[in-house]
Amino acid sequence: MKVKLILPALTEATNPYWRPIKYSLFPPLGLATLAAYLPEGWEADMQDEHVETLNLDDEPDLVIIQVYITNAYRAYALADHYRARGAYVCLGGLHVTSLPEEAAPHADSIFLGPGEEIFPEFLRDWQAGRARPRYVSAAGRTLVGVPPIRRDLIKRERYLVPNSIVVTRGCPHHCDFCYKDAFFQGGKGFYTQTVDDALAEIDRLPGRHLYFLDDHLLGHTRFAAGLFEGMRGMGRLFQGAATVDSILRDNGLLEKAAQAGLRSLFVGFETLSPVNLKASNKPQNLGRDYAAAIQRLHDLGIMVNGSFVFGLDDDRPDVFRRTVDWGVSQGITTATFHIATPYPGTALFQRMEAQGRLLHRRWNEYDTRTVVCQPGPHLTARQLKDGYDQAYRDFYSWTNIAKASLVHDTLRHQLKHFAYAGGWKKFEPLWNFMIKSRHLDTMRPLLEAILSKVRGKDGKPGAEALAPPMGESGMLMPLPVLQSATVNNA
Ligand code: B12
Ligand code: SF4
Repeated sequence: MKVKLILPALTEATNPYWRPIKYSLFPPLGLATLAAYLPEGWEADMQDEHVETLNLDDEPDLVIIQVYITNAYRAYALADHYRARGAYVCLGGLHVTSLPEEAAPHADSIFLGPGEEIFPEFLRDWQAGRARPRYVSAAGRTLVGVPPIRRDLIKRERYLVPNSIVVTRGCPHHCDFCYKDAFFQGGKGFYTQTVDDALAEIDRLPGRHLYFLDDHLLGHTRFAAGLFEGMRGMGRLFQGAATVDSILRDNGLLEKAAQAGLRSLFVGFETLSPVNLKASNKPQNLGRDYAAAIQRLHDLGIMVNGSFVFGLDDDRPDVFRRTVDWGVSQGITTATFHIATPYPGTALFQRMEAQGRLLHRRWNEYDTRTVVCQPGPHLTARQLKDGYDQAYRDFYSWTNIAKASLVHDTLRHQLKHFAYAGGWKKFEPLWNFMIKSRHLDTMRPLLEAILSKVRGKDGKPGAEALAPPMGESGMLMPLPVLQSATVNNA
């Protein structure tokens, strides 16, 4: 039996002249997870259009396509193509879960929610000739006993971060703009692997660098503590995402994470306005001392990637400048800005729709860089788009990168910040060249070097520091800020 697994890409990612580095960061983990359920002896071919040209001349028996909001139209076109060739086509993922009626005409079977239970069920049905048109994940979700991800299907050399990993699913919170509640509807919304399984998966990964794509790596205290204790001494360097409140919690978890190798954290600050936080159902950020959270991370030598949303109802024309100035004054290493984007299925989407504020439903433009709904009463759509673009220009101006670097109190930390932040926004042509010339994997040791420990809690360079001096790594070849790819949520 021939099975083809496809992660379609949005147009920007396939541009032959210019391919932003963010599309060459992570392999399709979701598809590799599903492939693990295929019966032995079945031939599996996994293609990721973000990093390769799809071969569409083949004749697979079964086609599995993952649909995100911005790749939905491309996914439907591919599905139509393979159905016309006689293949059985399955569509699943976040966008299918939000809008099953839209996806259904393009598929033989659609899948709503996580695939760990419903995909093996489908495989059994399909082999027995009784596959249903719709499978919905509900009660009984678990990651206990899931088979190891088919990493052998991943073309590692095409990614800067082939060692991406997820050890939990979902998140304990319910922010109204987040995909999470819609996707996990009908069953558990936050669950974890066993610590042993997670450590075994880490053990299978070559090299040193890991990127946890979990929505909230510190979300389950007992699990995270076990994970970090187990990772201690493994010599790993890793990045991940967590919420402000979990950073401020004085339970020793962050210290354990730092000892295990946590070097940079994506933090969803979202907005400096309490009114916006309340309206977005983000109480976990309300009344929290953002500055204290950042200081705590810096004290542990963990770089901060702050995530911010513009265009919420309490935002006014000065929100862009104020947010940038604040981030720079706090020494945030990198910032990811988003234009508020209502994903179908979220509470935000329902609100915008009910208020008649959706400007259109062209899903490929729901990329968080385009204004797709009417902003609040104090901003026009033009102000929002211009302010968002300006915020990126300002935050990543050399002057502001230098200013933010100087917030740190050691020269090593200052240099590292400068190289890291500069590397992402100022060296895109170099990244484009490395992708085209297939040299991305040669950059990985540099990435590991730049993520070396800045200093221990006592202010001295950490005992585990293993990177070459700054001049041999980051300063000569600054590395991108991975989190700026707008991937995590927390
Ligand atoms: C890694 C990542 C990326 C990576 C690459 C994706 C990749 N290679 O997999 C990059 C950096 C390219 C990226 C870019 C973007 N991303 Co992104 N990304 C993620 C992230 C952090 C993790 C995805 C992941 O690996 N999850 C873990 C795996 C195990 O889960 P999974 O992929 O969902 O797969 C499971 C199920 O979905 C299901 N499933 C999936 N497909 C199928 C198919 C079948 C047939 C079946 C049975 C089941 C099934 O089964 C799998 C196992 O349970 C998610 C957040 C999240 N927590 O999911 C955001 C997320 C998916 N991204 C999102 C967005 C919006 C974007 C961007 C548009 C943002 C931007 N401004 O840049 C771009 C454009 C991407 C595009 N191509 O269209 C949104 C999607 C919203 C939506 N409703 O679709 C998310 C949810 C984050 C968010 N902000 O809310 N992203
Ligand atoms: S935005 Fe972050 S904290 Fe909120 S529900 Fe989503 S993943 Fe959780």
